Amino acid sequence: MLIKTPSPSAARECDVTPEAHYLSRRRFMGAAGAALAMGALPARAEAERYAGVELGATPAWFTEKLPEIRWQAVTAGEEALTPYADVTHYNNFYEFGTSKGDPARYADKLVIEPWSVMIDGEVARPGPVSLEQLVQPHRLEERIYRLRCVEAWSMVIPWLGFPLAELLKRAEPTGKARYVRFETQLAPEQMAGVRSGFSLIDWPYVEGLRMDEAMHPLTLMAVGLYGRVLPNQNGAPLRLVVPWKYGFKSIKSIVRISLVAERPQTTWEKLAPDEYGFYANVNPQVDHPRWSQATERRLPNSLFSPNVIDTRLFNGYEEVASLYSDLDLRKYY
Ligand SMILES: Nc1nc2c(c(=O)[nH]1)N[C@H]1C(S)=C(S)[C@@H](COP(=O)(O)O)O[C@H]1N2
Ligand SMILES: [Mo]
Repeated sequence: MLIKTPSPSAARECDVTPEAHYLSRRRFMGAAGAALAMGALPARAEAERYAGVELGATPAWFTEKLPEIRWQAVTAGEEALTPYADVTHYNNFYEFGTSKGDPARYADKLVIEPWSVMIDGEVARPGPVSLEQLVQPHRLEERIYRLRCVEAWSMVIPWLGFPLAELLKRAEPTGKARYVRFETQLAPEQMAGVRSGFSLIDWPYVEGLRMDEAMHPLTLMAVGLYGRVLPNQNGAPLRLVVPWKYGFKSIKSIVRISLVAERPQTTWEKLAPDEYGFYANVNPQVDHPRWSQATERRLPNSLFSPNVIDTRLFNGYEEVASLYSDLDLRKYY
């Protein structure tokens, strides 16, 4: 299993970047000091990490959770974190436009307070739940995951969240529940990309998982990154993170979670079924019809330092392989 405590000797890169600094602080402080960490960074490192980013107020439901966070419950080994500025300024969130910079520019329009999530379908306990109610029973964990976009770029992001499995169990799925369907908020007056009319997407954005994928311990409901609440452009206040699948499965700003008997039709599958499948497992051997998936561009990169690395099967999360032992991964891409 990936869940382990890293050794202190892994902290060599500290002081090189504010991101490394962020990590080393959490590594040595433990949970007790973690609540203080936000204000305790040296002013320069703090300023660099959040350069150009407007930080909103931190809501009470989040600050209450800080003292008991399990820091680095999952790590990405020695791989460096992608800087905060890239994680929050190079995004896909088509509701706010199709350029990578559009979400950072326009997602502040998204109203995230109050937020409520409808849980329905094949469950014994359906109903709307406020964000506060939904997060309250869970201990937050920091999970440092690789994120591999189907467009062949990738990042390493320190998420904060809790296993989706815990949330689903609380809703008590019935025997008929075979898939989980997720839906993003649809608010055209707040979302320039939805209003534009150029988009071919049939809103709202929809994603889905098979029940065993949804219950896998790596599947995360994220509410934060880099020790803070999620910025709107990253899918505030609640988004899915499925690290062994292409990024488009990791649906943002979720307002509805439905347990269903039939496989849901998902947004990208509907748009171009020969290019984007339901499974979307990261696989260097199954190319996209228009480009290779054998390698990826790890951010940050530049023209002079392209930082191209080999893509790994299941994005390096081999422990999920048993979920697909009966599946032809070329056919079910
Ligand atoms: N609602 C919604 N969720 C979405 C998307 C989107 O356009 N709309 N883009 C997806 C894609 S293609 C990727 S790669 C990831 C990007 O997440 P990030 O911007 O937090 O890195 O979000 C995914 N979730
Ligand atoms: Mo993506």
